[in-house]
Amino acid sequence: MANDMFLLWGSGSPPCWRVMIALEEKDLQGYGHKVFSFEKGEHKSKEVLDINPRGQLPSFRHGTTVINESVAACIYLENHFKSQGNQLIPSDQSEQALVFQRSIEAPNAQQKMIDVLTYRFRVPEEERHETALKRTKDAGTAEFQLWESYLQKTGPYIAGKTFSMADAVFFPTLGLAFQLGLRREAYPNLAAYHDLLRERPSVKATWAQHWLTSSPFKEPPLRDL
Ligand SMILES: N[C@@H](CCC(=O)N[C@@H](CS)C(=O)NCC(=O)O)C(=O)O
Repeated sequence: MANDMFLLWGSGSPPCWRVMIALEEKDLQGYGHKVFSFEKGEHKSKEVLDINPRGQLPSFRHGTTVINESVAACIYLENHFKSQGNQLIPSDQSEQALVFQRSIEAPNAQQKMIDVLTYRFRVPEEERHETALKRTKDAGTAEFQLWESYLQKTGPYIAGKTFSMADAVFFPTLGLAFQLGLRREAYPNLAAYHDLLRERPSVKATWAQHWLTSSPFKEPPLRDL
């Protein structure tokens, strides 16, 4: 059905997962795809760079149209396949505004999480500074607390009563954050939301396979957020 589509992706990557969820929601199964290993640096291979000069994943192609930004790909899929599968952008004006707001702000959560991971894994031991680490962790905590408060106001989905594009964009970051040790007990609304979406067919079908088998970290990197 979607044999004129192709996705270049990496497992466990929230931006890639967004597009995969959107494809499922729009009933676009059967697309071509190729998985690249971040560990082996394959996202910087010529094959990826030829399509996406930033050497980032995902890269999505529909016919001759290429989209290298995950949120743009989600918008494109909804726009192009409006009447197919689930509607990801509501028609009601205020509901739509909230879906746009949450979809565009969701990458902030991803960035704050990456900031903590970068500090923990990429900054050499001798250059680490307690104050800087605390500042980075506090910013991450504040960000997840913000999303926790959104669910309090407008749940059970991230932009209201029904699943929307905002969930396709935000959920993958949360899925990864919990996988990396974000404390469920500190964010009860996010934990309940996570459990709700984990059962959704589009999410189940696209769950990172290595998460099912890999053993948890001894010291999960987001343990103190
Ligand atoms: N804004 C891009 C970000 C994509 C992105 O950062 N992908 C990561 C994987 S999660 C990546 O490829 N990182 C490798 C790099 O930046 O060199 C999107 O949303 O599609």
